[in-house]
Amino acid sequence: MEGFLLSFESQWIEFTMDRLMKHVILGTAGHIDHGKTSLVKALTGVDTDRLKEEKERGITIELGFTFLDLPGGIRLGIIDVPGHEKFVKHMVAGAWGIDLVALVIAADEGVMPQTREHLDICRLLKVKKGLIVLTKIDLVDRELLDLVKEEIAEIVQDTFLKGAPILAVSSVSGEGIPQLLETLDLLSKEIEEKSSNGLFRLPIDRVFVIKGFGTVVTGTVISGTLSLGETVQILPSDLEGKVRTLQVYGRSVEKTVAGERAAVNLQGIEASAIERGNVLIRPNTFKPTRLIDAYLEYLPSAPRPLKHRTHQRFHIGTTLTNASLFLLDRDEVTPGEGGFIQLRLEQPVVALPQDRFVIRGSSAIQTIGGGVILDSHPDKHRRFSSSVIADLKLLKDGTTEQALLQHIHHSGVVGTTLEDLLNRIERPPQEIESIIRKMAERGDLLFIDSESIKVIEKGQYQRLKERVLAQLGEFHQRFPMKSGLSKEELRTKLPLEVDVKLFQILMNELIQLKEVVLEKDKIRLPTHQISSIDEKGLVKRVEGAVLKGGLQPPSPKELSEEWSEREEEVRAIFEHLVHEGVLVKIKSEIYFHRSPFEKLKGELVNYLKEHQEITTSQFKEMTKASRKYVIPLIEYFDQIKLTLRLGEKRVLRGASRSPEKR
Ligand SMILES: Nc1nc2c(ncn2[C@@H]2O[C@H](COP(=O)(O)OP(=O)(O)OP(=O)(O)O)[C@@H](O)[C@H]2O)c(=O)[nH]1
Ligand SMILES: [Mg+2]
Repeated sequence: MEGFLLSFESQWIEFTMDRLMKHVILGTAGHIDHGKTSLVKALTGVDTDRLKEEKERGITIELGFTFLDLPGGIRLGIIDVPGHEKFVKHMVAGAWGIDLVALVIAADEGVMPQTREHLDICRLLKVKKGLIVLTKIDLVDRELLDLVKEEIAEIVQDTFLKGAPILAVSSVSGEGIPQLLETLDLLSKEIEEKSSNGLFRLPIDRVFVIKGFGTVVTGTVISGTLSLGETVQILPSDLEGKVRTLQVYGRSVEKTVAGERAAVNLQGIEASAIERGNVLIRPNTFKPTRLIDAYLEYLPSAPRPLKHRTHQRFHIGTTLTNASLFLLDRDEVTPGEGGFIQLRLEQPVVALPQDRFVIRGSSAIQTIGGGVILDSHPDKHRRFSSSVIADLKLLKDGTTEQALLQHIHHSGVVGTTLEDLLNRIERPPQEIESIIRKMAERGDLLFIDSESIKVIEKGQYQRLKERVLAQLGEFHQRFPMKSGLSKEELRTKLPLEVDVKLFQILMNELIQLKEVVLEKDKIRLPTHQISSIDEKGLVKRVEGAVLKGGLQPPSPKELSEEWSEREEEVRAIFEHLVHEGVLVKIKSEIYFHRSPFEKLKGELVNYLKEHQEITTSQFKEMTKASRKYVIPLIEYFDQIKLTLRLGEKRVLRGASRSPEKR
């Protein structure tokens, strides 16, 4: 921005005035040489064709920028676009985000191909208002002028420019320019003021270096605000930097707001690392995407039906990339029709629902369609799926609340956060948050974390609850002799992504509603009681037999043979008693009752405190048991880190530490 070199002293009065002003941006459009740049110069005195090549060839190549103070007090930002068919891609970048268009038509030539194409692009981008400027009237007579007006009426019918003012001017003589100014003033007043509540987003249209300042990027602030000193991020490269200085229309400001054209001087990012089409945001507010769901409007002027999976050029913001178009609800789209599509992009872009886009052909390069983004982070879809189409219809025509609920539903038992939802719905954070809170009050959803605003849909929560109960039931069936599961064991049976906090909420609720019982750290279903299953009183008998065995206890196999009971059943009871803490399992097939075991442990500790060390045969003497039990026992004490083996002897491990409680 040329004005960037202007002085940086603070101009408080002007600054405060700026804050009260409405922000309107006008774009030119029209066929090559029809007088767009000349018109901007006649209005502002500024020649926006700055490049040497532009001057030499007498055509516009890059976008031109300037502004105009209208009589009513509105400062009108102006973007001048090239008319050459080769530079339509620049025109799309310039037209994305404008409020008003001046469709320029030279009276001596009338409607030409790029007149129509630029008009189509403005329609597809949903430019709200505009006017038609008939230029070069000094070159024609009245008769021809009337003829061109008829032509104009024909091309604008069924468009947003139907009935729009037509201004006849000469940029050479200045005729008609005052009337044009008046009309611009009127139209600008009708433009709705933009809200600055959204998240900051600026699609970059230029990058350059200014000596002494460094990297500067420019663009139109699409939403939100940005202030001096803030940290910003460039997408899709993820580079971070700081806002060193800020300019709006050539003047230093402390803050820029939605609807303004801003020049941002960045500290910490090389200009060479940024290109047109990148997007400036606050760190981690948006995620780039390569998969997009959209509704496509296929232009009546498109040369042939659009087939499934064709490659086209995709324009969004100031970005151009290649896209493969998957037709979701039909075999082909005939010109003049529309349809739901999924776009797979070659390069990641920043896109939000409600953003408009333009599609241009990849071989014969012409504008063939465009439309609206519905979901910028969808799953890959199957074609012709009625549920997918129903979801997309709702995103296209439903309310913000319906769209929100749909996204929350699709986040399943994992849930989603406000941060993610802001990437899925183009509404200010405050608005989304207040809808979420309302939905929670109504019981449509549940907060997992109220600080980060993480939520789960109520239906999904119920599903998770049923799943927990089913898992528990299944466990009881498989291990009837086990009293239950620890919370942690139960959690590992659920999908990994289930939030720990959510699981806690769920457990608390289940316990409170008595849908599960928490007993000795184990969760069980209320209906599951071992004593009721154990009709033969096996639990008591096993405990008794093992206790009686002292330090030479019977194994499950031995007891099952002795009692002629199924070995599996007896073993399950041993395991159950271990679970309950009644038995201690030393190794497979060797279970001790806790009371003789603890007694022995105490004896061993005392012995070692007194003698410092013990040999295996001394230990055998202490237990009066056979080697079959002695070796596993002493090894178990090593294993639980009570003792330490040194050659043939054992010592107390960490003599000062209290022995492991097990
Ligand atoms: N006589 C006459 N000539 C004009 C008028 N407006 C523009 N011209 C001339 O028409 C030629 C093209 O004008 P530009 O303003 O560069 O046209 P443009 O639409 O910006 O062209 P591109 O940006 O390349 O698409 C120049 O030679 C202008 O001097 C006008 O009102 N009357
Ligand atoms: Mg020009």
